[in-house]
Amino acid sequence: MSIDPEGLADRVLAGDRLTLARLLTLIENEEPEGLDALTILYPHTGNAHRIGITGAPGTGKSTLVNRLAGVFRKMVGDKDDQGLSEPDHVAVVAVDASSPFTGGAILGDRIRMRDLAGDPGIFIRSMASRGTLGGLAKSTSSVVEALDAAGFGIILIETVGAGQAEIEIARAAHTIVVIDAPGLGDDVQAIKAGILEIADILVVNKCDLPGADNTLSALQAALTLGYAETSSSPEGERGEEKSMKWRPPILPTIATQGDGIPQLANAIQDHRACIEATGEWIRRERESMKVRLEGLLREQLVLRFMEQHSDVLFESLLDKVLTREVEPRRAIQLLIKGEAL
Ligand SMILES: Nc1nc2c(ncn2[C@@H]2O[C@H](COP(=O)(O)OP(=O)(O)OP(=O)(O)O)[C@@H](O)[C@H]2O)c(=O)[nH]1
Ligand SMILES: [Mg+2]
Repeated sequence: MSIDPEGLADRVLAGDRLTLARLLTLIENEEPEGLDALTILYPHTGNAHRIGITGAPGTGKSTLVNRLAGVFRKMVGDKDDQGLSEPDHVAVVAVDASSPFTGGAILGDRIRMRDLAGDPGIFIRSMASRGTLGGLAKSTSSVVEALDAAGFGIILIETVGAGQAEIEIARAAHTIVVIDAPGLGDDVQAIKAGILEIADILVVNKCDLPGADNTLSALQAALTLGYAETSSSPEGERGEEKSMKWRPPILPTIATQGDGIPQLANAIQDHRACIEATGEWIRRERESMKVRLEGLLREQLVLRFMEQHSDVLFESLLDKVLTREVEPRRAIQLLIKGEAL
C-alpha cells in the first residue's frame, strides 16, 4: 500500500493520534515516506519544551516520568485574554536501552498503561534500541520533531544514562533532569562520569528508602565542588551574569507515591523561564542542531564515499593497517587521496 506523505502530515497536524503512531514507526524504520512527511511537518516544530530524564538503571525514571506527565497535565498555563490557557499536551519518549537485568522497563510500562490511559493529552512512545547507537540518537531526534509538530508542548525523553549515545540524546534537551537513588553503591559514582555536569536539575528518588540522606548530601558535596571549580576559572564572571546563572537544585522524590513531583514540575518550569530569559534556550537550540547536522553530514559523507569508491582499496588498506604496514590515520589520508598502495 502506498503512503501519501501529505495526507500523513495533514492528519498528524489535525491531531490524529493513530496516524502519529504510524508516522513514528515509519521514522524509526527510516522509510522514505516518514522523511517526506517530516519535511512537510518541520515548519510546524520549534514550540516544544524538550526535557531529558536520565540516570542509572532502575532509579525509577519510568515511574517518575509517568507521575510527572500527570502533574504537567494538571498545570494550567499562563493567563491570557481568554482566561487560563489549557494545560500542555505531554508526550513521553522512552528510549529503551534498559538492561535485561532490572526488568524495570516492563514494570514501568505497565504502570504507564494503568495510570495514564484515557487522557488524550498524553502520548507515550517506547523506542527500541536496535541498530547502531548513533541510529538511535538520530531516530529519537526525528521522533521528537514529529511530536513537536503534532502539538505536544512538553516532551519528556527518558534515557538510561549509561552510555555516550544516551548522553547525546539527553544533551539535545532544553532541560536535563538527572535521577539518582539510594542503594546504588557509591552514590556519586553511581551517576556516570560526565552526567552530573550536564544536569540542570538533580533528583534523588526513592527517598522512602534508607540511605536517602546520604545520597542527598553526597550529591550536594559533589555539586558544591563542581561550582568551586567553575567559579575559580580565570575568565571570572560579572556579578550580574552570575546572579542570572542557573544553579541546579537537588530535589527529593518518592515517585511511587508522587511525593516531590509537583516541586520537580515547578523546578522544570523555572529552569525554562531562566534559560528563556538569558538567551540560553536559543544557544542550546543552536548547539544541539549543530551537533545533529554534523552527525548527519558525517553519515552522508561516509555513505557517499563508500558508494563512489571500490571496496578493494578500502579492504587492501585495512589489510595493511592490520599488518602494521600503514598507520590508521595515514591510511585514511591515502584513501581520501585515492592513492592505491
Ligand atoms: N521504594 C521506591 N521504589 C521505587 C520508587 N520509584 C520507583 N521505584 C521502583 O523501582 C523499580 C524501577 O522503577 P522504574 O521506574 O522502572 O525505573 P527505571 O529507572 O525506569 O528503570 P530502567 O528503565 O530499567 O532503567 C520499580 O520496582 C519501581 O516500583 C520510589 O520512589 N521508591
Ligand atoms: Mg525505565
